[in-house]
Amino acid sequence: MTNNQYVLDFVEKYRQLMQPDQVVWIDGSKAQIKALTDEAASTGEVIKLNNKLLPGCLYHRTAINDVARVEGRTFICSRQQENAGPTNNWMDPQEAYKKLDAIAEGCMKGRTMYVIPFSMGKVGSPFAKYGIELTDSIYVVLNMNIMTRVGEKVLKKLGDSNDFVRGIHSKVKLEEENRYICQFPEDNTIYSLNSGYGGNVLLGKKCFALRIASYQGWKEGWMAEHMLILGVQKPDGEIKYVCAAFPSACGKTNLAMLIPPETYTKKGYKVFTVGDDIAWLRKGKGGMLYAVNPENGFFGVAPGTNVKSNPNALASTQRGTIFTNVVYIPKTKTVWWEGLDKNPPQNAIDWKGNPWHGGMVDADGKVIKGAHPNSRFTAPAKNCPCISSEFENPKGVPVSAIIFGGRRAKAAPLVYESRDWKHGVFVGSIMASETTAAAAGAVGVVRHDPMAMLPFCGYHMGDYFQHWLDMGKKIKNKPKIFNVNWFRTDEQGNFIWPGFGDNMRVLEWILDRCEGTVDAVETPIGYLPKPEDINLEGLDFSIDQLKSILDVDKKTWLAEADDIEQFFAKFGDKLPKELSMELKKLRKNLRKRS
Ligand code: SAT
Ligand code: MN
Repeated sequence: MTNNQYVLDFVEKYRQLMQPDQVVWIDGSKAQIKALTDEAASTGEVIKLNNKLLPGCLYHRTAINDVARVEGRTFICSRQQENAGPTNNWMDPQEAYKKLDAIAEGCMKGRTMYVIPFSMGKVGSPFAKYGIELTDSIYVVLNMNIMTRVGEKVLKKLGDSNDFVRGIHSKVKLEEENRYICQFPEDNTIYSLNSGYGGNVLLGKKCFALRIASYQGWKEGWMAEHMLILGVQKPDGEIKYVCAAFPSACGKTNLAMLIPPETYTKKGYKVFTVGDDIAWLRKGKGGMLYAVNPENGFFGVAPGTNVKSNPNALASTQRGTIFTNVVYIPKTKTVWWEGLDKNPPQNAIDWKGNPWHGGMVDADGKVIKGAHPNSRFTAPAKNCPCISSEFENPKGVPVSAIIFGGRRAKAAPLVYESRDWKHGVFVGSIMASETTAAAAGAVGVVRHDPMAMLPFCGYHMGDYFQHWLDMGKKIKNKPKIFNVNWFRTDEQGNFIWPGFGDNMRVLEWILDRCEGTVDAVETPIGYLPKPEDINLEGLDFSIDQLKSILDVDKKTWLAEADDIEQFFAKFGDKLPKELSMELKKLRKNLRKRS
């Protein structure tokens, strides 16, 4: 399929190491994908779902010890330890290659090695970057075929160039103790061994489009961010684009596909999705920042997705979609997950492969969930009813606002605006959020997650902050930077703000601020809305409730400042002075006004 010697040498090197019985190049043709689907169905790796109800859809279960990203086993293998920084695990590259090659030796005996040429971004776009993933998993091939642009066209565009990311994946024996997700930013190389879970093995996604790409962006003057991209069309037809960074499983897909409340749709507001997880950002026309979504599909969290919470996501999963670790219903050959509807199936199979029915409890009377909390759908972007007409625009979309948001029961108000870019970078750097099921480990623990990039930044986070500050100097018409928190709770632990479509009310304020058509109140942490400026029309939500989530409690924030100081201390000399100045200013503001 190619004469590119770099590609051929790469494939040959790993063929010799991993010793597959055969090598199959993925050309991206429908016929080849069909044949591979048939093969995976014949071995039980996937189950073909009801072709009438869910045409072209597949079901798959991972091993039960392999259901989320493994941050503790993810490494940045930069030559200097310092360049991985205090927030990443580091392994010396020479040592890492030795260790990983030993695990990989002969690991594909009796298996096929698939060679997947793929593009992050539309092939030929000035944003696009290419990669080759080697894998012994048909499931990975089928997912990559949805999540990225794959096949011959990529190799054609790559030509003789050596500028591609080398991805080596093998399930090996799915051993937890030998599971490694290693990024070598200086070598454009990724190894992923002993896993079969999406975030660990779809190497175009977090490993390349964030960890490797963030490093490339730092070196080349652009940015790779854990952000959704959406467009809001106003009644006059103008569309403004917004990027928003939230940690994994905090509602990026829901926000990206939001359906505005009736009071907005009646006036002609519409929301369009450009991306739900990753944004690559570059300086573009008119001195603005432009964004593309490098992906071609959505790898969304299934539980909680339903016709009310996210009808667009649900519609996206009705054809050509792969469901992973949800409930399988043999009788109808369909799938189910918690929160889909109120009719859990009776004779079904749970994510572990065991017989399961709705309302099932364990010996202690605890409800047994049918779908894993991090179960996923892999859906083609083109299925999405609200996909933006700019989705394929190779030049991207101009960004008016950047939003940071975490999952915080207290502290962060519903929304606030930073005073300027520098302060905005500070606001992103102090993001904290409760952990979710997207990564292995405890759930609900508040941790610092700057710009939602804690598990995804491929270099020293101090340098990353500096890169943000430097990008601000290059962009004349900078987006304004905001912070939101949909997750404030009352004394009983219930969410106060309704969220989902009603987040449009906050988006409207944000866009009005960008246009300078609405006022704000200056507070120690930044600009907050006047409560009467958030449109509550048609919503059963009182102004007092709103005030309660727009509250900035000084004591809480002073404690937060102490916590930030401790977090910042990790970065030593690499913490940009601008950020320590902002922390000082925050403290001064909080004390001055108390
Ligand atoms: O599993 S993924 O990393 O792809 C999804 C996520 O955690 O954001
Ligand atoms: Mn994500």
